[in-house]
Amino acid sequence: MENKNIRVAQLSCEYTSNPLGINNLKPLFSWSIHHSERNQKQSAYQIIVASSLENAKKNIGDMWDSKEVNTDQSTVKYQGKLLESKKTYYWIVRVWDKDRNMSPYSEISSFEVGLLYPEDWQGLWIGKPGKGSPLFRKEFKIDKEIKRARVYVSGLGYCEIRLNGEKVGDRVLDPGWTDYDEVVLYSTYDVTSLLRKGSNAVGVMLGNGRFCPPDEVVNKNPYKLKKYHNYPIFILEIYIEFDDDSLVSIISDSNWKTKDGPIIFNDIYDGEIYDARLEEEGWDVALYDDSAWEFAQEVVSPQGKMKSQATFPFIKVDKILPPKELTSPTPGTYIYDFGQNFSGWVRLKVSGPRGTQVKLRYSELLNEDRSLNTNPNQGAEATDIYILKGQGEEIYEPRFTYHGFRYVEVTGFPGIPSLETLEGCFVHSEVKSTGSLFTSCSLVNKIHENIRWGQLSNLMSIPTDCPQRDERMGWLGDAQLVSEETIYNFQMIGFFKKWLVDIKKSQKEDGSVPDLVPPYWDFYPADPAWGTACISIPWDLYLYYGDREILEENYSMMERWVEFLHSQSKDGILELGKYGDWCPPWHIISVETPISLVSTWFYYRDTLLQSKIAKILGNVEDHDRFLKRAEEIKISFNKKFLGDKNFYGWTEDWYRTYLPSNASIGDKEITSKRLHRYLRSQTANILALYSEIVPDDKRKTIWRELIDDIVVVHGNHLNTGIIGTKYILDVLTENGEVDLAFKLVTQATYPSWGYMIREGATTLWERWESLAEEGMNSQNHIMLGTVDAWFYKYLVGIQVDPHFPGWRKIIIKPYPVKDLNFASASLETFRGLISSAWRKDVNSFFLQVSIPANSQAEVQLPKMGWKNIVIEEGGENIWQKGTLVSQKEGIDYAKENEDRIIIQIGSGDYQFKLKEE
Ligand code: RAM
Repeated sequence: MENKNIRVAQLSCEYTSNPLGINNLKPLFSWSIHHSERNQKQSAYQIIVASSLENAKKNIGDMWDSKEVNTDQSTVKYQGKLLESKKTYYWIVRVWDKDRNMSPYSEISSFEVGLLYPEDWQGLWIGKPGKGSPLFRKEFKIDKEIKRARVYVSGLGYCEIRLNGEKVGDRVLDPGWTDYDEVVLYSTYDVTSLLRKGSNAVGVMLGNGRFCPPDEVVNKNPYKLKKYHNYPIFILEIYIEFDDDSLVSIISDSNWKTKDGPIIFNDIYDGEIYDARLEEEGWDVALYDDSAWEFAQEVVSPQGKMKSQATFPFIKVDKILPPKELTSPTPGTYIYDFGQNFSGWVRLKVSGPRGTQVKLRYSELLNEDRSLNTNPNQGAEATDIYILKGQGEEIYEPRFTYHGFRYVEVTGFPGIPSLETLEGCFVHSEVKSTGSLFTSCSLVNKIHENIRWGQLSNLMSIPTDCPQRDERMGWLGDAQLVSEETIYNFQMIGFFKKWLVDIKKSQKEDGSVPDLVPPYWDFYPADPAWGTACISIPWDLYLYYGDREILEENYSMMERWVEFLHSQSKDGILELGKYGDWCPPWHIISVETPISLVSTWFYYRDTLLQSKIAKILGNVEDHDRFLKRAEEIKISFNKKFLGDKNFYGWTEDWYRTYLPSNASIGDKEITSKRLHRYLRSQTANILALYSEIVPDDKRKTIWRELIDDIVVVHGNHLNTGIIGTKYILDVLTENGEVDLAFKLVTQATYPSWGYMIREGATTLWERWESLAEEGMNSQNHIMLGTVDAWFYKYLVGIQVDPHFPGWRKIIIKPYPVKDLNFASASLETFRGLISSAWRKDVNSFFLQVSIPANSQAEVQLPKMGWKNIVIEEGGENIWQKGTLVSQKEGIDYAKENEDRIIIQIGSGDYQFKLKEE
């Protein structure tokens, strides 16, 4: 008998709902369970996969019927008959709860397979030599009723597809960036409703992207860009199934016609020039006379393997932002302020004489006189030009570029523009938002908001460092530092899985990876704090999504990376490194923290992590080997960086010999007093404390040294670069100084996040300083955004239990700091919604928690310094005089330690109130 109180929902295939065009013969299914009762678990599941909707409706698993499988696992790999290219499959699932009650079947979900094998590609790669952005077109007739139709397409660098005058889909800057010598991504679209009986036309517009940037852009770039081809190219197939089951494919080949289009220049950094006078009215609809167009040329296929991006979040215009303010610093120059730094472009509305040129320049900052300050753009022109055709109201937005900006300057506008003239388009990879966070401190909320804007601005099919200057690279360091923050805020698995393939492909024979992936600049080998991404990101994905396969798939990459570090080390110390604790206050390269200290710490941590991963995968030999090595590195680390001092870091002699060789420090005549200050590195002590490598007899001393450095030497300020900043708050919190951590976060004096906000930041900066001159001063960098993970993990206190990854077990451990009255957060996970909210008043502490069915949690209630604690749950006493006094459903057991009362709970909603008796 079906029990209607149990519902299976959120069906995903390869972490995506109803994906179109997957490239996997054994896709992963997952679901969440809603149950009206507390403390519920899945005891079994049954999945049915059908080759037709009819079969799925009748619960017939002609592809796969798993039958009843006894397990609490809610992520399962397909084990049915061989899946075929281009086919759609339908699936349902039902579960049994812990009391053997059976749920009804879920609603029907589907997944469709893409082009699995190279020979499935019938189309040819074609292009048109020349500059600009060419148009391609083809007409075809349909004389039967269409059952379903798909477009499979890839256009490098970018392509926009049009069918019968309409844009296909809502993707922009598509497909995603890769190293095109290794992987080429393609898109699948359902175009059934765009085709019709009779004459049809397909049109394609191409842009350069990272595939064929203009030569002048390649050459002026500081490290010269990788260029794959001289002009853009594409491959396409329109696949049509008719009602009578016959099939037809329209493919790209040299019968297509082509002509230069209205985009006469396009580059992601420099912008776009669009001459509307060159528009070809009706070029993308049928019965257009293209006799004057040339034939397209067949070209050699790119080297990379075709891969579907069905489960990879594509780039989209996410939001339209109205400008906040319009000023005119000089006659004819208009400055729009959007009040927010973001990635994308603007949409222009204009009417005027034919040939008028409207110029749009983008910047993150203004000068004092309110003119544009383009310094942070460095070599990027960040300029779009629209040339009017002179026919009524014209609306333009660029297609093949993007900018990072808050301000836009308009010149050449015919007449006087208004606030309605421009709209901002916020463009980024469309990762689903999964986390939300809110506290009683508006500054915390604002930092969180800035980080979300900054993070999204830096997800442009790869994790970028910044959206504004001529860089926008997939720096491994930036991404690995914030990967937890991204995972709390957004659904990142599809995004990162793709990037891990990019990293894997970039690995060299010797095991090294580059600092940035895809390697558009040749930066090998990576600084260890950057390269660590190839092990720490798979680890984070395993932890937060519970996907063991990610560890398996990437094991050899990680192992080769760890072996590479080992091959570069001498006596357990790694000198290799370039950036270290990058961008601390006042500097780019840290003067306080030796690069080799940071590198060796990552060498240690990666080796240790590798041993842990080996153990999880059952590889005892590797586990032992790497563990032993990690122990040796630890000894060397302490010997070299601690020695007989009372702090980690430089020795005076060593520092003095190092100094002359490091140009960015400059000051050779450094006085002993200043030197002493330099010798103290918060980051060095933090890293040692974080990974518990400090010898027991030195622990207290190191801790005191760190606190003294923060509180006394720096007057309650951090003095850390991006590496130390990631760990400082965790270390302080774990060691009983959460209020100090909170102070570092929320104060408004330099250096701090509060300072950035006081100075008007709407995203986070690259540097702690407020800089407006030329140089490295992006206003929209994400690498200091690690603090957001601390908000979720510590302030609100939602943590994953590493022994039960993927939120099978959740730890709720809030830290009610003095200056906060409440904090709350929720996370949409693949197991369902997790939420936690605490509030306190003088006598009571309240905690409200939701745990999804089939998960459990350990709630660690803070004792608040009170004695004789009573805890109520849902108004009923459950804890008194140091013991559990009730057997309420879902409350498993409770115990206490010095600071907390720890309660094990099952799924469901709970309301705890803690007070003094
Ligand atoms: C700069 C950026 C980037 C960083 C590299 C090392 O280009 O700050 O974020 O990762 O340097």
